[in-house]
Amino acid sequence: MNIKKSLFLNKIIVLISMMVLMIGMMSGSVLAYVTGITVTYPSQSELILNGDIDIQWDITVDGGGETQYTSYDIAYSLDNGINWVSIEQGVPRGTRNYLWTTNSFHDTIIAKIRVREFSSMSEDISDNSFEIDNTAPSAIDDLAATSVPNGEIKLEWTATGDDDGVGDATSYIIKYSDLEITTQEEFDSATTYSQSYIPSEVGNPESEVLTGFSDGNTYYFAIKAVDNAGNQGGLSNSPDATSDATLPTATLTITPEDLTNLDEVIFTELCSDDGSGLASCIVEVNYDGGEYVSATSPYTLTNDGTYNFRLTATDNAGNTNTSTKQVVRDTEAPIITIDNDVSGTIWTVGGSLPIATTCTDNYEECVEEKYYYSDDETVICFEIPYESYDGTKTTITKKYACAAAKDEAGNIGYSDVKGIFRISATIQGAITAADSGDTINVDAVTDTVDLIRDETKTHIELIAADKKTTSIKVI
Ligand SMILES: [Ca+2]
Ligand SMILES: [Ca+2]
Ligand SMILES: [Ca+2]
Ligand SMILES: [Ca+2]
Repeated sequence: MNIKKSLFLNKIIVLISMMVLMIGMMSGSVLAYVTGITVTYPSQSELILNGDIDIQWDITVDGGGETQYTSYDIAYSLDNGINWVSIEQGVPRGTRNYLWTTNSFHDTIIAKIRVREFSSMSEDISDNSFEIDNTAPSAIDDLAATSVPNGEIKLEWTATGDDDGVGDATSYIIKYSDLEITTQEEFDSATTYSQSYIPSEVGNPESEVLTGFSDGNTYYFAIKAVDNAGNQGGLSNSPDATSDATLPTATLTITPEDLTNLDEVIFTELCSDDGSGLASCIVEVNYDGGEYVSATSPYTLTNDGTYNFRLTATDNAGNTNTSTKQVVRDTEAPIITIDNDVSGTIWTVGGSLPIATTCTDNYEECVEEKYYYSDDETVICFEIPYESYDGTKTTITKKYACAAAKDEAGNIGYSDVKGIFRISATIQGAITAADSGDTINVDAVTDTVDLIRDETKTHIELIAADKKTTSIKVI
């Protein structure tokens, strides 16, 4: 091959190459179309949407980008991509989002979105289904507010649903105000009660106790249920309640109190309340730690033992206050014994008795001990009580000793008659026949002497039976 022929062939090759390149360049304008679409929203899992949904997508292109033929068709499917319903066709090139108004869906809808490019038929479907919910829970119309103890307020209502009365709501908005809440504006301006109550199943009763109120203030309440899409239900009714943290007063008085040997007590109960007002004022009693039972005055004490009386005042909010009294019924006398043998001893009146005793009682202390004299050891002590000893009937040369004691309930017990002793007295006070301070040997006093006891002076005076002093003989 000569050189000219060779150059010609080269020129042909270059020409063909240029033609191929030109064809390639021309065909390149045809190849520069959308090669891929990615639906970016809504595509995520567990989306629950309402109102206007901003559908968004990205594209990948081959060559110079979208062509003059590019446009997008948007559709949704309710059966996971089997059938498609057009939302919008011919969305122009350059567009990457579309605002889809879903308000026409009044039931909860599970959907997927598809975006398709018109000329290349590239398309993408959202990765996950999403929920469209434009139906709010129905309004709660049975909200009730009641005052409960400690200034708290209980709200009760019936749970409503996700979509009117279907499904379960997701949360509540609770508001309170000094004024009734009857409009959306009043609801918006009322104070929000901070809570995270989880709604019960639709139709179930709800009950919550709210705290943090000022004692004595009246509050109005309103509630809305909110569904999982954030749709707020209608406004509820607006009941009111008054906070009551003030305990009622309770005052129980009882007669006799503490200890008695009677078989009946009388009591009075006084109750009052500031705030919600008094609901009840009840007296109960238990016997020796048993169950409390209701009691009315006068109340019969059937047995010896401990009776606990309890007055309970309850206000209308349920605050309670109590007043208690204890009464011990004791009809058993104390047991007193003379421990020493007083035979032959001489008691100097005004001095201490030579009698040693022991006294015990079933419930309490022996509060009062007295000493008695008996003329006859066969006569029991209490038949001749010391205070009423009649000296005109007998001489007082010898006496038998006995003792008596009283318990706090007033029961008196007597010892056995024991021992013989003599009395020696110091003349004091009104005894003028003898010199004051003289000692009388009682053995020698004639039977005209009366022996009485002066409780206040803690001594014994000897006075003539005729109430004069001339017959007293002092030795
Ligand atoms: Ca709903
Ligand atoms: Ca829902
Ligand atoms: Ca109260
Ligand atoms: Ca007793």
